[in-house]
Amino acid sequence: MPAHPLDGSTICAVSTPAGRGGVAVVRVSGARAWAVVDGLCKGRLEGAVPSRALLRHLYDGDRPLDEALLLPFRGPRSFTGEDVVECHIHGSPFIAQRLMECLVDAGCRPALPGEFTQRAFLHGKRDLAQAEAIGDLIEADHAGAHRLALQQLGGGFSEEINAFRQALIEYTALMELELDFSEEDVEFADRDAYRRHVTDLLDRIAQLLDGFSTGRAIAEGVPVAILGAPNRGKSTLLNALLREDRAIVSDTPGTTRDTLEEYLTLEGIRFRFIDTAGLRTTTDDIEAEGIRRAWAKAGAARFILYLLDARDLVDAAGREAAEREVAEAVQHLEQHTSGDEPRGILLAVVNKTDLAPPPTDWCPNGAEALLAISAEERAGLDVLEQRLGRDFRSALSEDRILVTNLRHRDALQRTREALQRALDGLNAGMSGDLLAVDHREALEQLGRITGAVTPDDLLDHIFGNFCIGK
Ligand SMILES: Nc1nc2c(ncn2[C@@H]2O[C@H](COP(=O)(O)OP(=O)(O)OP(=O)(O)O)[C@@H](O)[C@H]2O)c(=O)[nH]1
Ligand SMILES: [Mg+2]
Repeated sequence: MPAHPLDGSTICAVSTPAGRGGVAVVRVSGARAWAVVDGLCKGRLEGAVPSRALLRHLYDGDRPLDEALLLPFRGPRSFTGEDVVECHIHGSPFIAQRLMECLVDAGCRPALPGEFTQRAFLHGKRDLAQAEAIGDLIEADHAGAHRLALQQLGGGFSEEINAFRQALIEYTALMELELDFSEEDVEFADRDAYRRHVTDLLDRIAQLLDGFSTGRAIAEGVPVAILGAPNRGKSTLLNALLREDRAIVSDTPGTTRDTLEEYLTLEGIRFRFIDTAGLRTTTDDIEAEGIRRAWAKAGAARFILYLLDARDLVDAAGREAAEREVAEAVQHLEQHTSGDEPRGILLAVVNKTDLAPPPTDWCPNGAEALLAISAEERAGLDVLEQRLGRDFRSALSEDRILVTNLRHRDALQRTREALQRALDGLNAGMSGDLLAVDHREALEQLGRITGAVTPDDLLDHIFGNFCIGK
């Protein structure tokens, strides 16, 4: 059982990564933070001005340990909302370790993962969605994820959720009041305004949920499956995109047997390109398994680059065959798409245009666009890359709120269900106190996003995934 974050203890942790560096930071937070650090610098923290740095010697007993820059804060004007002292020491693992031991000897407790941020949440410095954004920000290793985390940290999402809640609370109160006057048969809550309000809310929630797959794709890497019959140049295309001989290329059909995935960041958007086994009918068990995996990956992909060979498309018969092939692929994809996610966008990619000209004014049904490339000569890749990045770059630049967190999506879905029940109930002439039951559920779910309603196990789960010292 983890110690309760507000158990009154003063906590400490090395907040910088393990290893050597110019500077390491040891953070101390809690009621005794100043007193403990004051003891380690022989009383020389006394009289310090909050939020102003001072240079002091730290002692391990009587022996000097390090010369440190101390940054003391007084709660509530600190990250955690408590008294905090940040000790900026020289970045030696020995000094950091020894300082931690001295702090613990003086009565501090080593912090649990995420405990500083958890305290910030519990002291009302951040709401839960913002606290989670801090975790995402630390994890962000490409521009897209960084942008999303910053947006959430900024609090726009939380404000919107709070506004949803506020309006619902008002209606709930009015409807519950009606119960007290049930004999008089009055309606305090205007039903037309209420219907409009819930409908608007449902629309907005639908928008937020729609943005989820985009947000998630940006945060995790947009999956792009490269698909098509053997020998079309799928592996050559992967290599060309990566500018590296990653996958084996040969003119033997059926070269790629298993799926192969590589990340590539293009202008700030991270993609996960998936090379797959060539699609064909086969009696070979291993190849058949490779093809099954290809469909599974394609079913979960955001984009499917369906490769065609320019030489097959020079006459009408060839183009008709390609039409049939793409139609079949679309059918397959629909079968392999999971749950409520839409199937990925299929782009027909005509390869080997160095050997034959690409068809003009033709695009197979089911494909969103036709792109002409020569993977071998790296021609046409810029257009392909731009098309892949287009939707994501605009989603990021619009300052649109994108939900990326599964927990938030889950809460929004449950809110939607509860509000839909309330709306159905309203249309069926249900009384206000019964509608209020569904409101309570919606309020609870929305409250879980920002932390207005928080079961303890949820908090432990969220903050347990943080790194120590944060
Ligand atoms: N001329 C030309 N040849 C290409 C091009 N792209 C690929 N090739 C050749 O086509 C052959 C097949 O390429 P791969 O990349 O192995 O094809 P694949 O689609 O991965 O094939 P499987 O793994 O068997 O499904 C190789 O000999 C490549 O050099 C291209 O744009 N132009
Ligand atoms: Mg291949």
